[in-house]
Amino acid sequence: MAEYSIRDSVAIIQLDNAPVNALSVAVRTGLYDGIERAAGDGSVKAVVVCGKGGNFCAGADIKEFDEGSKGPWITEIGDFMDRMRKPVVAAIEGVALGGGLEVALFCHYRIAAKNARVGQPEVNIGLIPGGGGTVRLPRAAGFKQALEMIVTGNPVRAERALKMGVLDEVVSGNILEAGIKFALSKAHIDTSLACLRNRPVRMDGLNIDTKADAALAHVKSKYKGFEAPMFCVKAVVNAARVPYDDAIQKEREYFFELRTSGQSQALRYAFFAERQIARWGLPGGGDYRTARAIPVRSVGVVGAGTMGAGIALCIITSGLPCVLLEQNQEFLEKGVTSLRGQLMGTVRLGKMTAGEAEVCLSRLKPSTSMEDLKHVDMVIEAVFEDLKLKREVFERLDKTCKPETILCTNTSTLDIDSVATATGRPDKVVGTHFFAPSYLMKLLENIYGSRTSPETVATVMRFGKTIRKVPVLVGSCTGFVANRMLAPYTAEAQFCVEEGASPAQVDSVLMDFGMPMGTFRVSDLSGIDVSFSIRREAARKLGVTLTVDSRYFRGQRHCSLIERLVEKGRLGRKTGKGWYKYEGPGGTVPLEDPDVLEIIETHCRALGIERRNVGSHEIQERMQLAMINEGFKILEEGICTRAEEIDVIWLYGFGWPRYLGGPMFYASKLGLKRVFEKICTFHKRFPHSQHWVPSVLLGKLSESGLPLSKWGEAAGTSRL
Ligand code: 3H9
Repeated sequence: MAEYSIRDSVAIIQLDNAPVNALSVAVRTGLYDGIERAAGDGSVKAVVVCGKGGNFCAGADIKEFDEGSKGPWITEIGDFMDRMRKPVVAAIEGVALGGGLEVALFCHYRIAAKNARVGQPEVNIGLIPGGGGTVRLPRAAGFKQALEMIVTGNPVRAERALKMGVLDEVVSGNILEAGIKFALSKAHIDTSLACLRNRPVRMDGLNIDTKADAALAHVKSKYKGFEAPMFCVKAVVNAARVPYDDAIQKEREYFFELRTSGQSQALRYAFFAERQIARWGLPGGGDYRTARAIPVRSVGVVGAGTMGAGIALCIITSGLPCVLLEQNQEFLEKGVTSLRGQLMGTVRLGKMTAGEAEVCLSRLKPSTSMEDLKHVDMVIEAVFEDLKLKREVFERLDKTCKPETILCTNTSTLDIDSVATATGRPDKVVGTHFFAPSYLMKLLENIYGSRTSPETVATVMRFGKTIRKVPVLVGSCTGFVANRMLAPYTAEAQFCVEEGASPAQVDSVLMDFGMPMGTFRVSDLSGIDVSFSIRREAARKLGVTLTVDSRYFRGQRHCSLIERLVEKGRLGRKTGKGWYKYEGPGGTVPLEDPDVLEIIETHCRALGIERRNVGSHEIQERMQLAMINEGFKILEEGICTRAEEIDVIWLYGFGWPRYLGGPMFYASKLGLKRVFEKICTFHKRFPHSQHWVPSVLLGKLSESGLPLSKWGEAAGTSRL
């Protein structure tokens, strides 16, 4: 809704829809009614539009998008304002985003508080601005700057918006008072002079034809497969070419076309999924509503390897002091050098000044003495992935740190309880799985053990946000969620190669789908010896030796191509050859290598594997469905609370294309029945792969016809 009041002959229309004054039907109707009322009231000289609760408006109410459009559209409200003789002033604080900025652009004037941010982020949910933004912003900010804001979706701060011409004034103090004063000062000026409709698009000397072609080409290559940026360019270009009303009409057509597209639905899902993951709950009770996070004012990181140094960097750049601990001076210096190198990289990229980097470094305390961890509030252990070693470290930490200190283990495979039992405080032990490179990757998989307390979980979830990660809470199981799902995905990739595909073919299928990298390129990047050691260690624990001739491992199909590559010293990029060849050790450009194809052929001949043509569709289906099946098993086992958690893990951990929502969302769009039937077919075809045993939950959903969002009903469980 919108509240209407009058002060000093100025009508005040305050948008009111907590928490961000999204433009629901009620808000749009309230705004329209308020404007109409002010226009007809002889005692009103001017109008101020503002927002309640610290924000102007975050745009259309995204939740209403699936319901179709009701109530007045923003451009109808805008057309009315365009005809008004009384000046309308937008008084902006907090954010004016999307439809919020469009409302402001329909006002005759815009003033903003210093803290304000304005932007057109519609592209992030697969849309273009649909309330006049593509037509009016280029008239205020100029073609080039408007195009950049609309295509990237990045908001700009008030001072920059002022320079761009989006705002008329930036003010300090009470925004409403400033708005009233500003409105009265414009009461005698002809409003048509301030109306953006009456201005041409500012081209600032640019030629629209050359600019349009260049912008389209740029967007096509940068946002491969993502359709909204292309429509953003088309709409802004159109606005520069045709009369105002025609441009508005075209914008609206594009907007509605995109709104019903699969990509926008997926992006809207991803927007809410990211917010849902903060609503965690533990199976034994305790959740985000009741648990209180313990304040974390200082952190220790044990282990200054690449991972530990990256984690320490996340901590110091977020403003917290950090003790970085290593067992000896040599390793410590190496770690600090690696941290410094990464920090300087951000300076070179212009993301930080040299001065700011120095301030960050002043928060770092490199140390070789465990005693320095005595008073920290949290410790993140990032030593080698070895249970015995981790237990030793935890035993020492337990003895050294104050009793309240939370102890986190950065592990991608180990059971949290087996680490926690090395301490006398298992309630304060939790897993924090960072992804490599730990400074850059946004995902943080937080893993609770059977005795982790709700307060400990609340603390690591909040800490994740503090260090600007996307924290997702999951239960403990082999590989947790990310790596557990990755295992069948990469296994199927290797099986496809054994059966006849090439690594490059598999990778291009994945990249055509929208993944940033194919699985074999990733393997070369992280080092083939890493997977090799994990597999060898797993086999050793089971008392089995893996050889290049192992086709089956404990009755399960197994591909030993990794062992063959390691045997030949092909460890990936670092040795200049792996699944691909590179220009040299440390090279980055993968080239298909006939030697690898020869290794594969020889391997298949030795094991009697007949090679055939494996089609792209089959590769994609096998890799994705095997991993999706695992996702449903994770849900049915209660490792996750909701499918959104799995999807966010894939968005941030593996770069699943956001405009496809995430694997679980993708499965629901393919149709759960169809997905289940396909998995059953693969199970029959590949009986020696556990990952093809169909998920019971998926079977139930397929049978009942319930949607993914109702999976709890099908499983008969709900934690929140
Ligand atoms: C548009 O405007 C189209 C127009 O061009 C044409 C048609 C008019 N709708 O993020 P937070 C909720 S398209 C509904 O946690 P923050 C959000 O779900 C729109 N709900 O806080 C959350 O709810 P809950 C273009 C919304 O401080 C709560 O508000 N606009 C909307 O970190 C708090 O959000 C955008 O794309 C919305 N528009 O960040 C802006 N916005 O508590 C999208 C937020 O139940 N929004 N909510 O989980 C944002 O970027 C951030 O939410 C914002 C606040 C910066 C505003």
